[in-house]
Amino acid sequence: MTADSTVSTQGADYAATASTAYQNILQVIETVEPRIAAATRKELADQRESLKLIASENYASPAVLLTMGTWFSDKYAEGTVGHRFYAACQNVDTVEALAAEHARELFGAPYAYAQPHSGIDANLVAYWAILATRVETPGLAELGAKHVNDLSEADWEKLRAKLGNQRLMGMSLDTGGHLTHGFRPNISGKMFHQRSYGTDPVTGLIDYDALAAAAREFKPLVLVAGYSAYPRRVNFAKMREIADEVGATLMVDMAHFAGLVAGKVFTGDEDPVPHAHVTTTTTHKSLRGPRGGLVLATEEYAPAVDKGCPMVLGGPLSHVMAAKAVALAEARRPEFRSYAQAVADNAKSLADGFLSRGGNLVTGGTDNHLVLLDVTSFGLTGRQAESALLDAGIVTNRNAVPADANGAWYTSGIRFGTPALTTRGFGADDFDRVAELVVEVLSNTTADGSSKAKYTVADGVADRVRAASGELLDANPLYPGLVL
Ligand code: DSN
Repeated sequence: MTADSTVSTQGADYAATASTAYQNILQVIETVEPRIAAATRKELADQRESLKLIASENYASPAVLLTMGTWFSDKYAEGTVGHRFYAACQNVDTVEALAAEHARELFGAPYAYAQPHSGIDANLVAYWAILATRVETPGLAELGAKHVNDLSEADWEKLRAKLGNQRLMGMSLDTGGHLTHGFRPNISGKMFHQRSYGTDPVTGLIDYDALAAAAREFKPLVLVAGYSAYPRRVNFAKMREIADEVGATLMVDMAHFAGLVAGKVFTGDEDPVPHAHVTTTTTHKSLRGPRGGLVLATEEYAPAVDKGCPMVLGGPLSHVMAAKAVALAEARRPEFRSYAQAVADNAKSLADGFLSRGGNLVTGGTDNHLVLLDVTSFGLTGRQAESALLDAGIVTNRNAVPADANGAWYTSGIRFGTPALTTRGFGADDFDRVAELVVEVLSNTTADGSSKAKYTVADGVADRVRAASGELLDANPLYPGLVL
């Protein structure tokens, strides 16, 4: 099945128009800095020639990409729709309101905030909105004040101490959680006392009973669900039950799987939006939009989320919000549902392809868009496997596996995702072939005992695999018809 790659489904006219647009844009850039024009051409050529399996990447449509290259970039618009700290924001208001409208309609959310510049920013907005709603507002009332500026120095210090003394619980990093879910190297770990929940050591799956018991003991203000490397679906209805029982706000970070939510692959208990108080996402992963973030919220949290800028965000990137609106409009089309289903079907095919060739998968498979292969059975670290695959033109990223003996830098796993190649039109058989090529590289790679980074790929393997991937890539061209 050819999934919606947006360019191909729009037909030859669309591709020809996009070609002309890009040729003109590159010509203009060339007049100032030809090396940037050259790098831009080369990036497309490189992306066209590699098997992109990074689970968090995709290919946005020319409509989305071109929308980012306009004079909306020049406009300051701190504040929110209809309430800006700058004059002449009428067109930015139109753009931001449209992006939010599409997001609300697509995800069935009461409120959407389109300003975050990234997933990290979206999570920061969410954390501060939760702290504002649950701690600051009641704290002000207790102190008999309406605004933080009305507080005495002593009372402000009391409130600051309270804001800095809250608890957050999220998935552990080695089982698939994200750095922004309360880990010390990230600001979230400095803001909150954090405790992690993991997965069952035998099945690799979230153990909701163990999670509930830990939450009862820890009593977090914020319970975070969501992941960047867990290859399974999450029951968000159960997560909400647990949050309600312990008095926590449920925040879901759906950055990785927003496309599967938008495309109705995840519905009912697996759709986070009706269950979470606040849902955050990036817009560029499985959702296939521009690089950026988005926050969805209930009416209760909406007013605090709306203050994201200037609370934690710099001035909104209006050109990117415009591109978010275009991408969200694309995701509301029926073709996007076929695309999202193909992403999940292809991940299953990739996982089955590894399993049938002796691969060892975390959780034994997948039911979302990603697959986590434990490469220690090939005698390799994740770092060695990632580099060997790259030598053969296969772009992936190394990732920790649960209780990883090689730590977070070298790791023992490789994370694979299907959103990008599915956009190119890869189907289930193609992904089985991809599994075959990956296994061919890894089983012909030998670790160098002197270093967790060094390795040797047997002679001729990288070239042979590059040639075989070339056939798959040629059959599923990236931006077909786009000629620079
Ligand atoms: N960069 C994202 C990912 O690869 O999952 C997370 O930050």
